[in-house]
Amino acid sequence: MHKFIAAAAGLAGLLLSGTAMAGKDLDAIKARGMLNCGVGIGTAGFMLADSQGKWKGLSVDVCRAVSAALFGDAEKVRYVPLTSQQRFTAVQSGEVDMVMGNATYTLTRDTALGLDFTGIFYYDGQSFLVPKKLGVKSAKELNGATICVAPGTTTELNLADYFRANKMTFKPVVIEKVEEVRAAFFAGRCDVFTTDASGLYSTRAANAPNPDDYVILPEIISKEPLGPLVRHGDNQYPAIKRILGVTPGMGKALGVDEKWVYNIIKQVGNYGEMFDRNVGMGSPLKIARGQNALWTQGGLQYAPPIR
Ligand SMILES: N[C@@H](CCC(=O)N[C@@H](CS)C(=O)NCC(=O)O)C(=O)O
Repeated sequence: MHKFIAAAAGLAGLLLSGTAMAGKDLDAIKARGMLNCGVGIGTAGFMLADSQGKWKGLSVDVCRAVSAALFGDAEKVRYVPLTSQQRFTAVQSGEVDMVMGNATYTLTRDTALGLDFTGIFYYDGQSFLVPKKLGVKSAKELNGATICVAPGTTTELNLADYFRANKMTFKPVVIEKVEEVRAAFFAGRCDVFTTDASGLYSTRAANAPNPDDYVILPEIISKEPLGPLVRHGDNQYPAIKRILGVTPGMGKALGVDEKWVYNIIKQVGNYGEMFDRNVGMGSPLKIARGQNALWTQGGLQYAPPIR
């Protein structure tokens, strides 16, 4: 149990250590008493406001974990819904302190845009959602298809690459707001909806008129490591000495309370718990842990050494 929490806390450390907004950013957030967290428009399991306006999901839980570490209270978060095209400028301009918008960690985003990815909270990849009645079994059968896709995404670029590489053509239907992309797809304006597989699972489980009428094709055509996004240039990369605040020093290095990991685990839970209740077997999405299992279980998730 102790080892399990240590691993989970390590992951919390990975998310926060890079996210450590020490210096003027951290001071401003602390003075404000509130974390401004950019999220998507609405994707069940990851980030969705319920009927009371309360945001829930795995991405939301990362915002909550950062809030728990900063303020000792997971609820000190203002959620700012952003489209894919808005998310980078929102963090560059300071409108939000961080973005948890299922953004893929890419080289140019991490360099030319003046942003930093702090780690990878979900290993994803792009796939295709199609109505079962089309009888399509493989992405290789999509020649000539009309495909709904959101602009300003890696999705758009991978789509063009994949069709070119397989000598196929397609007609893109490019729509910025995810709920409008889904509406277009379910109304039959496109044969195919493409985004990260996580988004397809969510769309099928939560938005399809009847989930059984849709299939996710077996091809995963890209690597989409999704991570929290912060501004570059005001980060502090701490020399963390001890975990769980037992020995003082780690919280100080991050500029937060020594009980930061305790607060995260108590109020939000460890990564396995967050995954399970939001998108895993304890949720309607039922996504397998797969690559998101801890490395000790054959997955890719592990935190940089906390020392
Ligand atoms: N991971 C890809 C695509 C991510 C993305 O933003 N996709 C949109 C279009 S489907 C989305 O999932 N939005 C979810 C939301 O707004 O709730 C990227 O970083 O470019």
